[in-house]
Amino acid sequence: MMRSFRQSRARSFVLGVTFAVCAIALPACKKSTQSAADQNGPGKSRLVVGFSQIGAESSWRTAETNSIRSEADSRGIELKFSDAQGKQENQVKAITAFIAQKVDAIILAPKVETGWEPSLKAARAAGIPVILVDRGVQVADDTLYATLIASDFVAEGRMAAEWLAKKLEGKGNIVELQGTPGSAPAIDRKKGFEQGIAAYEGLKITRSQTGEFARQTGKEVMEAFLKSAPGEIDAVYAHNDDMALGAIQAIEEAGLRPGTDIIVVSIDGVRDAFDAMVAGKLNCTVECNPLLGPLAFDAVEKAVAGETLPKWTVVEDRVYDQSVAAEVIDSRKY
Ligand code: GZL
Repeated sequence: MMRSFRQSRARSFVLGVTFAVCAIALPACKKSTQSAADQNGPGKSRLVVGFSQIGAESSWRTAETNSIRSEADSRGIELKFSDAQGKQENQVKAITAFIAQKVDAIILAPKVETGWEPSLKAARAAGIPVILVDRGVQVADDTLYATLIASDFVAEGRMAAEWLAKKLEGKGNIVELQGTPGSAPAIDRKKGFEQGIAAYEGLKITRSQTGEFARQTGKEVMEAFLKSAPGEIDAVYAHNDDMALGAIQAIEEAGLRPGTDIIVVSIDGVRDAFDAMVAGKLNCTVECNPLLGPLAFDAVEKAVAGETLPKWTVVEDRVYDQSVAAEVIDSRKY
């Protein structure tokens, strides 16, 4: 029976950067051979960590990459960085290479939920802990990874739905720009949003299509929605800010006012989204914090030491709308 990370027994909430630990004890990761750090000569305890990043499809992704790179620097950890250019097969190749290089730990942002068992089993056989960041995986045995550090995407979808339901007073036609097919955020943000609007029979998702989390694709899909249903769209729900910003461009080019004629709600909370809210073009964004570097390396250091880790460390998110955008924009960190 496939068991996904969503069903994992233990999870903890992170408020700030403290770990609330409640989980299964992990067997200390005994290295079958010397780690890359040991090979740097006796006494050299500089950790060597491989990071397999999906790509650079959105400004959120770039902020996550920067957070992990800068945290490695600040901790004196050698980071072997691999950008998969959006291809899972490149992530699989990167994990194989990290294992061959005998890194001390692997950080993986998995593009999609499935297809990871062989890579994770190979890492475990080599005694190398894998820390999942930002997206989860579906595996039968969740001891194949040390922990998942990510937001609760179902909750994000629900928060977006609840905000929009109030704004539309419980009725309206919604078009949906989905994230990458098969990815945890796309699956769960859709699920949470549908749960959130289920209580309002006047709210309907009339069209739904992937924009791949990318601004240009989001614009193109929104252009098609506008052409196919002129005057029938009350709101757009985008799984991330970049696609929402593309949709805003399409709405404007169609001669309509985004944020007024068509309500726009999205997720991520990137700086451009706050600029769009101050300009009155985006109505609401649900924050999904990408600054995971500190949590990721706390987990690496604990996993390498064989310490207990929660199976899922949930990063808390908040809802921001136009009513607070101008007041908080200067304090935003990404
Ligand atoms: C969420 C992350 C998603 C962001 C998008 O944790 O995986 O991928 O919401 C990004 O902006 O492309």
